[in-house]
Amino acid sequence: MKTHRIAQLAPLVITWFLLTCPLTPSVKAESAETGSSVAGTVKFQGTPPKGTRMEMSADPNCAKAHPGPVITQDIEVNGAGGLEDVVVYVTDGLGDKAFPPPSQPVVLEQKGCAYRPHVVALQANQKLEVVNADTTTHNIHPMPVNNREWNKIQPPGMPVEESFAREEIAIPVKCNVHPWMKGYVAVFKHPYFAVTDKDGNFTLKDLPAGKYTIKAWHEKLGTQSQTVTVAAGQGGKVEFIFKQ
Ligand SMILES: [Cu+2]
Repeated sequence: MKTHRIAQLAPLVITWFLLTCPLTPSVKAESAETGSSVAGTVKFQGTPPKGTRMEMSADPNCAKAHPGPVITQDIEVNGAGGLEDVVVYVTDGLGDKAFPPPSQPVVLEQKGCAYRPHVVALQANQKLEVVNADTTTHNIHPMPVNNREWNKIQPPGMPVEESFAREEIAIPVKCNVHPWMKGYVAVFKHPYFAVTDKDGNFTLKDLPAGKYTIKAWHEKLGTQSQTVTVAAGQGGKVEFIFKQ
């Protein structure tokens, strides 16, 4: 009879232990030191070069995806000088900590015979899902220096899933069928990176408190660097200015 009562109490005892076990305080301490974000803007000063008209008539499927002429800009600047497609990332300050890749893939779409987005960033060993939304066949061909090179033909609708094992900023991507198609894939060993939006804005989320070197890379304007100190619970602000 007594043994039977102890067996009934066992789930309550286990619940009590889980609620009060010593793991709880250390989890709290770790979340207290994260949660600081570094936000900012990348700006361009100067006169951006004129865009180039893309001649897509070699593939009627591409040409018919655009009602008017297609002008591409290597330097995409908004009215306020905000610079798009800049990769902003932490280089020093994270120590030897390893960061497992997220399970969600990053999507790179081929649409209107162009890469969308033009610059994509992901973690090493995170899946890159390449989508062909066009009615023509593409051939996606990243040309890395630190990673394995691959080159895949992609008929309309066929999915391609790949990844890169090592950090590399940034890998040029081309299409072997359409010579005007150009893009970049930036690969990081940690999750503290962002690509600026059309207004030049970026956010590096949830950086632990510490001192970091933050870099900004642009395909034509090069790389800039600055040091930022992040205090626990306090967001930082960074501005980069590229001149030409
Ligand atoms: Cu193509």
